[in-house]
Amino acid sequence: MQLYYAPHTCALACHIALQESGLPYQTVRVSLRDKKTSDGVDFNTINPKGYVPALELDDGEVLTEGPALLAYIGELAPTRALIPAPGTLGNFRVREWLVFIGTELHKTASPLFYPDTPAATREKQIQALKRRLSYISEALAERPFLTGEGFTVADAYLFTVLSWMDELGIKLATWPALERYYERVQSRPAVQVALQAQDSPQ
Ligand SMILES: N[C@@H](CCC(=O)N[C@@H](CS)C(=O)NCC(=O)O)C(=O)O
Repeated sequence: MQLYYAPHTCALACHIALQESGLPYQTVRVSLRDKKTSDGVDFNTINPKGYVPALELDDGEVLTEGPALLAYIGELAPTRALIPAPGTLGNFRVREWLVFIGTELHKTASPLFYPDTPAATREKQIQALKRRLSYISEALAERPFLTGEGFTVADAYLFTVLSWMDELGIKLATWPALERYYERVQSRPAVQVALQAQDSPQ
């Protein structure tokens, strides 16, 4: 498998999941500015939507949409318990978080990275993010990971989105349970590997 990624984006979640899965994979860096891979391929020919992440499977199929990739990777490595078995309620609990993180956190944060987002919209988005983070913090006060005692692909995604908060001026220290969670996930060896890889030249 080959993961197309750009540093400091939502693709980090998939890199973490791949590293946690123990499955063989490679990464290909994409420049989002000119939509070219590091080896000069037009990225739009790989993902016509033009964004990362994209996962090229060994048979050449390309899968896109981060939450789908995360569930896919998790289910490919059942012994790593990154998502409960397909069809179980536990599996849908992880998917429930994936959708929540994607729609209520990730896409609420996205406009804050655009310099032309008006100040009033910016403020609205920040307040919405803070409400969501308070909700998550309450959940994490009762358990170490989003769905219970074990790390899942939903945690890979939440960690990734939380890693943007400082740059957006949102301090995780406001929610001590969330800050402790962030440090807990960050200390995982697989997370360290993925974090270091995104900053190393390719
Ligand atoms: N719906 C997509 C959104 C992916 C997305 O927002 N990717 C961003 C990075 S976090 C990106 O590549 N943006 C560049 C662009 O849209 O041109 C998913 O969940 O995978």
